[in-house]
Amino acid sequence: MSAGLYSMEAKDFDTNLDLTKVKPYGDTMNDGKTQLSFTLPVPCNDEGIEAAKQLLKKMGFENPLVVYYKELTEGFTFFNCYGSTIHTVDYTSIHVPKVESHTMDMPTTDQYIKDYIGRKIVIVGASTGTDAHTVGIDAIMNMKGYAGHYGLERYEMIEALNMGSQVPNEEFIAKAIELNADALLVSQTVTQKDVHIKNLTELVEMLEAEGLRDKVILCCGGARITHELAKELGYDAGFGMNTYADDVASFIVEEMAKRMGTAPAKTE
Ligand code: B12
Repeated sequence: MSAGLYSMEAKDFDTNLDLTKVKPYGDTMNDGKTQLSFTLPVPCNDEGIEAAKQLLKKMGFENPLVVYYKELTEGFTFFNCYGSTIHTVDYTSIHVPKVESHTMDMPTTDQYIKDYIGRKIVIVGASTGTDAHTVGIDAIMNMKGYAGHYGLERYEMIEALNMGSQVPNEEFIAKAIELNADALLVSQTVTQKDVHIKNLTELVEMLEAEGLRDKVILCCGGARITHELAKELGYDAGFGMNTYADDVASFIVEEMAKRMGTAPAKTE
């Protein structure tokens, strides 16, 4: 190969990876290259572009570039930008609280229920409050399942009821009482103005008022839900992106058996 453009060698690049000082990677290690987009309430003109660049600098991005911009409506402009962040994080010091359970597949979970619970269990789920997103709770509960994982309706030892979306907390609790539910699954997708926090908190308060909170296993889930947040709000577990029915079913049955005192001794 000829010299010039192709004469770069590995030594010309920063190839050092230091997990105590991690930053984004674009072309070469540690270049900090980041893409971000946002809308500013300013006209679509040169001053608007300069405002976007100044904002990027204040956010800790060097060499800010606006690579695309478009007027959304008069006085509002959308920007797509690149910059190199000056910030790093210490990956080695990160601790993320996670749901503690061993994910089992559907037949193993059914067998676990037979062995350690001894009866079918009842699970009621819904996307509650004003939230109209059903795809998440359907992925967990529907017979056909999601991404190759059957939903709870398919389990031999689970009676699953999916109430759909926009279910008021009152109706959700009434159904839980009617069916004598063992576990309640709440899906929350919209987080604008923290509506999910208000809704999830209200459910816990209502369950406590009914004297039901300790009688059910309470789980929530959604793209912006973390286990840590769920625990803070008084839930037993929280599940985020890429959760499957197997994950939540395993957690529920292990937790039930633990509470019943029938769980097998841990092998690890
Ligand atoms: C499809 C969709 C819609 C559809 C919903 C159709 C339906 N029947 O569900 C329609 C068009 C109706 C819609 C409406 C709205 N939407 Co919408 N929508 C989406 C979209 C494109 C996909 C969501 C989805 O289906 N994901 C796929 C599922 C499988 O993923 P998931 O929900 O994360 O679920 C998984 C996990 O989170 C977890 N999980 C979820 N729930 C639960 C529950 C439990 C118990 C457990 C264990 C696990 C679990 O398991 C699932 C499988 O792994 C997203 C953007 C995106 N790409 O994500 C926006 C998005 C969610 N919508 C958004 C918004 C703002 C709205 C509207 C407010 C828009 C408007 N102004 O009208 C309305 C809301 C109406 C309302 N009252 O709720 C925003 C939310 C922003 C925010 N942070 O609040 C998003 C992120 C788009 C965006 N970037 O702005 N939407």
